Amino acid sequence: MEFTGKKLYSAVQPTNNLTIGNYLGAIKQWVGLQEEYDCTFAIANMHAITVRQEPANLRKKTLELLALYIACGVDPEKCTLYLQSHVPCHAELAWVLNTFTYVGEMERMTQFKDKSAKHADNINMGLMDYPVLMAADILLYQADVVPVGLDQRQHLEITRDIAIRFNNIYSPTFTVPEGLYMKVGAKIADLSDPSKKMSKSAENPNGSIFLTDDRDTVLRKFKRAVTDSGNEVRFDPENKPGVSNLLSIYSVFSDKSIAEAEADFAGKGYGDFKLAVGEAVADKLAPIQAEQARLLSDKAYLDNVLASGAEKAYRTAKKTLAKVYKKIGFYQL
Ligand code: ATP
Ligand code: LTN
Repeated sequence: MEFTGKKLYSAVQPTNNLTIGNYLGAIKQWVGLQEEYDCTFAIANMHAITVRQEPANLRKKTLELLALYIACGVDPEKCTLYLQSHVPCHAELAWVLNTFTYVGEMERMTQFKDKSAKHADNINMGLMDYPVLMAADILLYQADVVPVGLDQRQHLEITRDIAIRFNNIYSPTFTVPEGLYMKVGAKIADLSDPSKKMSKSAENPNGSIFLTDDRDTVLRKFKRAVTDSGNEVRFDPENKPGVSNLLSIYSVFSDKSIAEAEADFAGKGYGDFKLAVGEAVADKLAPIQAEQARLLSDKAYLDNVLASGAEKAYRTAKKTLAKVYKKIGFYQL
């Protein structure tokens, strides 16, 4: 892969423990993409507070996520790695973009509707404004591409709409970003209910494989995974959603194509299949967990990564914000 110089931006919220869905839908792709793009990766703690967080836990999860990024192979020497709240431009641009976004558009967002139902006691303005803050993240860095899981597609579409709207009213200001969705792994389903996405905030922890799960837990959860009434290991998301989900997981964790994965289990039963998927996942997670633990014991190093990341990110972000302030008529000294 050759370095293109194009800009790439993505982020994950430091909430709960990450699942293999987050890993496959987001972080795993980032590692390969850093060779090709000028990458900026954030820890989206400002998004995280749209759902109530316990302060000490939010702090802890922030460093854990940073260590995880690095343990997965995201290289702070190659890309910009920073904490969203360290760069004030996010909140500032979000405010401006709010005035280019309609209430009706935000009310229609699937994630807003889902999260409102889930947190009916706390449907705060931030939850509704979440996509605008995300648009601000992406547009500040003039990102050409944004690798995310398919559940974020709607947020990316609204980001594009807002950028185009602003560019049309004033003059070209923002790069209109493209979403980058992986073919396999962009939508990992819950192991106990393949009609739902695997989520780090799911009620039933047996449906999600967390990156912190030890080998026994991983094997046990896969053993319990829902398959279907047949006995053939075949990729058919329509009729065999459970088996197909497991095949997707196996395929990405063992770096094989779906066809190769199917061939591995020709003539084998679901029991052998689920054990093999569990082993492939546990084998990959073990070294990541060890490296994350090592990094977490070196807080000075992690703080250093965040400090230089924030400085680099701020330098880029403030240029875009200055351009926006000028165009909309904010008086400058
Ligand atoms: P929550 O359940 O707390 O809302 P989440 O599991 O959806 O969180 P996010 O922080 O919202 O996690 O997402 C981080 C990244 O992981 C995003 O790019 C998202 O698209 C991706 N992602 C999340 N769940 C999955 C999944 N099941 N399959 C593939 N990608 C996923
Ligand atoms: N909403 C995203 C996290 C996120 C993000 C971003 C992703 C916040 N800002 C900018 C890509 C670009 C999610 O994954 N839930």
